[in-house]
Amino acid sequence: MPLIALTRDISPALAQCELTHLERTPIDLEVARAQHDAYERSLAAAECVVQRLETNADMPDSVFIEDIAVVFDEIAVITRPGASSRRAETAAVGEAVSRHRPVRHIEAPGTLDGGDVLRVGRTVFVGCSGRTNSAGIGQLRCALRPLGYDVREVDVRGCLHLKSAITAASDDLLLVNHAWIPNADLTGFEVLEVHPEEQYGANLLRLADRVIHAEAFPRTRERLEQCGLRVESVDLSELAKAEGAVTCCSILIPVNPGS
Ligand code: CIR
Repeated sequence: MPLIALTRDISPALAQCELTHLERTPIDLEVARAQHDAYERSLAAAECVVQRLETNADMPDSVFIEDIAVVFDEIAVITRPGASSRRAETAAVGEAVSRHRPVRHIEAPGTLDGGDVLRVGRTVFVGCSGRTNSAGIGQLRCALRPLGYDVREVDVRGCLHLKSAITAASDDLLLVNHAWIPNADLTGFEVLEVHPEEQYGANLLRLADRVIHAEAFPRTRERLEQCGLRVESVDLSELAKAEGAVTCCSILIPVNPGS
């Protein structure tokens, strides 16, 4: 099935990005852009059709497009990001996504970041985090329940988003850093733990025949390969200084799902 990967330019104002768990350190924009280009090439090599949206200096975090919309087979949900500095990002992303799915919107007082939503088959894990609140989770649940999704709320501690702590390598296998989601109900899934010295290593981007994972976590990569997965490593070290990881930089949109 063709897969569109929506990405977004790195803002010239990236240095003013939101930071929650990291100290601000200088980011080399040229290196960040080169790494982002390479990330897009990895997507294209996996048969994704990459479509990059423009940005401007009013949206420092625009490259982290995942937070702005969550795409399901039936609908897309345009978020209301927990950081008010990011709310201007929704207009262009909403417009692009609406070409492929009917859209719903998270409304105030709800907040939801796409980085807090992990869909695995018909299960949707939603993180209650510093960015996503109960009202936002309630609105998502109302949109998804009639479609038959099992929405499971997960308490997120010590990291920015749910997907910093857990992602899915397949419909059965979750890559997890339990320390950040100690009470998560993962019933029905196999669980692979990140290497203990790679606490940020749980974020991978799942594609049809491979997963994309950050080069910074080689020992977790070994564990993934031992499970028989094909792993493509990318270097996103500059965007990691802005608290970004591999899932954050794209929104995957299957074209003609179910056909
Ligand atoms: C932020 O704090 O919003 C950005 N600096 C990083 C967002 C990363 N997004 C993600 O993990 N989904």
